[in-house]
Amino acid sequence: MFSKILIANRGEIALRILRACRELGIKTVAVHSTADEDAMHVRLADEAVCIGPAASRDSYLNVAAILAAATITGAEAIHPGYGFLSENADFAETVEAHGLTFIGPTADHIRMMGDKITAKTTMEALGVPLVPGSDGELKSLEETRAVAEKVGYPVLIKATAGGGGRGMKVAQSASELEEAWSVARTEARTAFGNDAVYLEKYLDKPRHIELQILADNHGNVVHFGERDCSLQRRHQKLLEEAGSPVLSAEQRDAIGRTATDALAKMGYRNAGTLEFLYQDGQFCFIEMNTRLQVEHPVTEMVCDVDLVREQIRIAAGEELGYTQSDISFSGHAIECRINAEDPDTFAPCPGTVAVYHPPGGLGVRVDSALYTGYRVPPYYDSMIAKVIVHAPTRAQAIARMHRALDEFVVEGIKTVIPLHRRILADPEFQKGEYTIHWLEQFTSRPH
Ligand code: MV4
Repeated sequence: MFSKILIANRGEIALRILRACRELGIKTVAVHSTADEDAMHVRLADEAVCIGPAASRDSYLNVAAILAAATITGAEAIHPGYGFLSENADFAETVEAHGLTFIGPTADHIRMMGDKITAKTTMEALGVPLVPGSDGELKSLEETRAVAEKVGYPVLIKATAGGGGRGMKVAQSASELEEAWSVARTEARTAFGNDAVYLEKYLDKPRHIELQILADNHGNVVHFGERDCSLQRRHQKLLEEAGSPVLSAEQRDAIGRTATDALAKMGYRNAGTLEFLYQDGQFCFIEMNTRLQVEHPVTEMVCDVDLVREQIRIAAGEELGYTQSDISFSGHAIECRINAEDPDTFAPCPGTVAVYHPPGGLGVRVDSALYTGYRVPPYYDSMIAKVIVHAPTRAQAIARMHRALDEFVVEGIKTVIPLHRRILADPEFQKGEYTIHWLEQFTSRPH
């Protein structure tokens, strides 16, 4: 096991990783920008190194400064958290080239999944179901037309270097195809320096359901069930649940078996998430995330597992020590992301937290790096806390989240807590009847 880990991140996820390290008896090194001198992760870590000015590209994305911090502190491994360098294959490779351990998958697997066409063709060959569409890259407009006719309109043209909603163009009918094809290619070239695009049938009312996987370096692969992440706005998730309100235990077992078999054949290691669109009872793989995700706590609550601890153990070469049949699912968990934003306009709202009083009690978890008097800097993501609840049933989890948010005091800055209250009170949400489009319609309704 490692004796010292550098945490290449900030905010709540830096604390989350730091806590797992403490429980494993591992010393921690925090890195921070000049804007984060008073941040909680700096205060709680055993050591802290300033790696540059406020702008992320000069600090949290500064590979040379992070490697220097690891070297001078004698850290043996680096946990990247999510965002920043977490899915940067070159970073993972550089970390390993310096004799350190990257806590995550191999650089090759990060690269493979970062290219969406390679990710899809790899998964298809391993028996994972896909959205009907092109067989890899579209080489010409003529080929694009032929595939669109075959799968039927509407269709989506997606950039292979895109993902997470970036670089997609819809064509409702044949008359829109040429425009969609050329705009998608031009945008892909400008945004990603790679104009390779592919085509999928456009699913009009899917849910976003993702599956959490862990794989060790000894060929053991398990899944921890699904998260329903359909409630998002502009590709920013707002509320996530485990399990999905629409999935049966049998459906979970089936897709879980398909996914773990595929990742075992790939030789994948550490944590990963397979993203699916789920519509009319069918799972269609779209992308894979090769990092720990923001919403991992809902899985931790229903499976009673510490996913960060597992990531660290796996990176240190330990075996999982359990199999799929040892993993069970208990109750229901919901996560509300609390952003420092105006709840109606979503304009970021950094500033000083005049009063901070987090909720507590049975089944309530708050992952946050906030404290009274903390100044939320304007340079980074606006997410300032995650409230996670766990209860025997979905209805009880909703009631518990309502209660927790009523207790939550964050004064001095605006947050999206009032929006979460409205969502939780909505009859359609309570019935679990929503698709990826539901939140956008909900937030544009008068209230
Ligand atoms: C789609 C789709 C409909 N049909 N693919 C957006 C993010 C990226 N991960 C994939 N995305 C979508 N792909 C097909 N064939 C609709 C979306 C989509 C979406 C997906 C998940 C969560 C939120 C979304 C919001 C808008 C569009």
